[in-house]
Amino acid sequence: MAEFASDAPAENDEDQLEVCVLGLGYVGLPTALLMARSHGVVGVDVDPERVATLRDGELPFDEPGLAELFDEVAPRFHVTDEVIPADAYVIATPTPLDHAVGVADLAAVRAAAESISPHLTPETLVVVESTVPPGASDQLLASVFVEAGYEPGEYRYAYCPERAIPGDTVAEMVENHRVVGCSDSAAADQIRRLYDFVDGEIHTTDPLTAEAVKLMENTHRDVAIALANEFALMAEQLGIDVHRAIELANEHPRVELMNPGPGVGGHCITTDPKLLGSNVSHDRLLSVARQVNDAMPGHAFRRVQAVIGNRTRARIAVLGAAYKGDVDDTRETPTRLFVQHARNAGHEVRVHDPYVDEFDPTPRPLVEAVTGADCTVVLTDHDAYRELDPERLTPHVERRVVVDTRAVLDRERWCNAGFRVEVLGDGADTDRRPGR
Ligand code: SAJ
Repeated sequence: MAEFASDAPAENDEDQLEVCVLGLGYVGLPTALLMARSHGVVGVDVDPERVATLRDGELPFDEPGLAELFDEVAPRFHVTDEVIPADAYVIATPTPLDHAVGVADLAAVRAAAESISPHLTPETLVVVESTVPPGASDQLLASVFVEAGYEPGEYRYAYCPERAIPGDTVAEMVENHRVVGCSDSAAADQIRRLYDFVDGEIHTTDPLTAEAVKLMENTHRDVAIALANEFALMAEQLGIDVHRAIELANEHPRVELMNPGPGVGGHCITTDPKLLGSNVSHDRLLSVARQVNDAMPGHAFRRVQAVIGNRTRARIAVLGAAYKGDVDDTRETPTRLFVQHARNAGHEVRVHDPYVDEFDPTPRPLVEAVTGADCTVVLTDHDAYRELDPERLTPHVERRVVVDTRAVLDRERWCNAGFRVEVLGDGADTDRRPGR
């Protein structure tokens, strides 16, 4: 167990565990680093490039506070490509969803469990952090460990999903309450030791309930955003401004409407309702909400097409590739579908994003992205766009027309700079009112 050797031991050595975290992505890496505040942690990843990056002291992605944490725990955090003996294993591998059929691919979780199997003892704790369909962690671990010669009940496990919001992952991993499904009370005790970095409460339950709770949380958000998007579409037809209407409705003490936009992106909210509905027959509302949100990039494109008119081969400047504001993450971003719609219609798309380097099309500096644009469209609510000075665009665009799908621009400022400003969900100043 030389890999766990610590030159900066935790305050109380008795409580220090030797931990192996499998999967060093958006969830696994911050989790591993937070655990390394008190425990000896070895992080394992199947991607040699990621292992090399981390060994070189570099982070593969950015999150507030992550770099400082990486420096702080360096003496107690090591990275390898091989699973080694440990007191606790944390599986944080991806569970990609085949969106066409709505089935999750659990191969990486299975492979991780198989690699733990030779090191399992009755005292070892196996934690699944990866989001899985209800019942999957129990079934999957049983199929792997029983095949390896263990009896059910002979191994301890827990399902412990994160609840942290990308963009504030480290702080939320510390502050948020956790709901953890535990195989028995010994597993629950070990979870409290392992997750001693959590300031929030740790609520324990059975694994199946914890799996469902995680999926219900994200499904709630998806359905709530779908309602806001549906209201935006209605507002455009009614001739009202949905943003003002939401603001006023939220004055009610028991109403908390969310914000409409060009669609829902990110790995979790686009996936979790499908995982929740995967083995049950009552998922009608969930499916409709997904359809509403999936249709929004197309609607955003139609708003752009309406201002472009019948111009063919127009140039569209897209502001924002990331799936939401102030992150560099483009997983399931609505921008991808928007670009597809625009290209299908024969238009040229140029993209700008202050955080994203790799995307199709490759992001360009702002001036280059807007040069010759027949229409500019804001698809991501980056703070940089809220503060954007329209005069930076005026010398370069072909036409002063902007479609704001996030309602982030300072409308008055843009209008004063000579821009026609169209806002998704705002039917108040358009010709879309019935009877007009
Ligand atoms: N969005 C809207 N309108 C809104 C809020 C969000 O259109 O009012 C869009 C965003 O632009 C984005 C998408 O929804 O495209 C999702 O963003 P998000 O900030 O709502 O959520 P995620 O996917 O970044 O993180 C969610 C969080 N879940 C909940 O808040 C219930 C986070 O706490 C989870 O840990 C995370 O999923 C996860 O990993 O499961």
